[in-house]
Amino acid sequence: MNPIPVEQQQSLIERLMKACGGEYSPERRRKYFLSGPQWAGAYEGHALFHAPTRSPVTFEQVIEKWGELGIGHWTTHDTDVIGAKDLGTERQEQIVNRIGQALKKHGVQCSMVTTETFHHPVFAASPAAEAPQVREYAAWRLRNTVAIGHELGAQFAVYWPGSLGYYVQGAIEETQTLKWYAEGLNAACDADIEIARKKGRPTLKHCLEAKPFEPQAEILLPTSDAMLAFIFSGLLEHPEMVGLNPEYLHELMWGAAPRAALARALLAGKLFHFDINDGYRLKHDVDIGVGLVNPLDWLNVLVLLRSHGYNGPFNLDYKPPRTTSNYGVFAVSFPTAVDRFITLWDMAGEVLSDPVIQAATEALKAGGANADARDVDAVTNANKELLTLHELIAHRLFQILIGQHRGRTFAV
Ligand code: GLT
Ligand code: MN
Ligand code: MN
Repeated sequence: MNPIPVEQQQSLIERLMKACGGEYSPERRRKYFLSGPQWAGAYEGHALFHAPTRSPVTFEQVIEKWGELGIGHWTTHDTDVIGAKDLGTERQEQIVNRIGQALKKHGVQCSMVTTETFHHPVFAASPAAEAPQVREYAAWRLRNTVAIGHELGAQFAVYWPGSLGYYVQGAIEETQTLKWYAEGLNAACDADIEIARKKGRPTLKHCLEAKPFEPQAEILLPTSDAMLAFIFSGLLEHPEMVGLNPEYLHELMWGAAPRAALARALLAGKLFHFDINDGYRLKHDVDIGVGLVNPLDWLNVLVLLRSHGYNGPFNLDYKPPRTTSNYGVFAVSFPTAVDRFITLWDMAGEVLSDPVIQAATEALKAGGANADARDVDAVTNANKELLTLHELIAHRLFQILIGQHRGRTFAV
């Protein structure tokens, strides 16, 4: 192939995207509770060792693109669009108004707001630092985020307490820090109750998000399970208002089975919100597009969520790779991530109604016949052949993933 001049590269991408086929319409995409974060659409490809590869993108541009693509909801940190110094000022009001107008214009709704308590130097020692002023400031930031959320019509608030931890051992006292952190959440819930009453709106669902390995060396609440224990610890004044926003990759990172982590959240009635993406075990937070690394696992995750009637948001907390251009973010990254999600969601429906899987599952539940439950050998033998069905189910899931159940064949 001849070298491709830069002015022809976008049309090449467009042509190859068309050749991929399988694109859903924006109307179809809007049927799912999908949300796109401002920080994801505007991510410039920077990191500790990486200079940005993309140029800045405004909130108006992100919201416009979400509208065009059919991503029906927009999510944001308090500081994604409003500078930290402008928070709580008239300028905040003006910006929130402008956001409201952009959302309206492009038919997008704000579903979630989240407080940035990790980036600014004030949070170097976490939002639950020893100094009372820091904690007072953090509590105010949380309350202010709740107010912004109500203003924009959000239903969810997310908190990622990534800076709650330490680099050097013994520097902080863990139980005290967690108690202080709970005070911040209590302040957010109290403010929420008051604002919701004044506005005649329901209170927000407050969701904790765990990430195991960064940005602190040691994290006090590194997993969704740790957060469940924290929610039920008795430190929260309104534990019923607080649940989880698990992120698929954050659970995978520490070596968990994300599906099992989600199952535990479901059992506790705390699966409020879900960040969808992909990546690798025991690596840093690479935030790859959903289904690009673990499609079979993702299929299984969605089978679990579909079968339990999960109807909360799927938040595309995904960082387009640095190799993707500004154009590519909206032409390739987000539409393909959404479309893989929809395809996997549909496939999960096929799994649930698949006659082979149904028959196998029912047979396993029926168990072997006529065994004396106190006779260990008899019980083992009665079920012996049936248990082969576990592997058969796994094979069938693979077939569904690659379309063999619909007659797709491969030449031998
Ligand atoms: C940060 C983190 C994400 C969280 C965001 C919510 S902050 O970008 O890596 O996983 O969802 O505050
Ligand atoms: Mn996330
Ligand atoms: Mn992540």
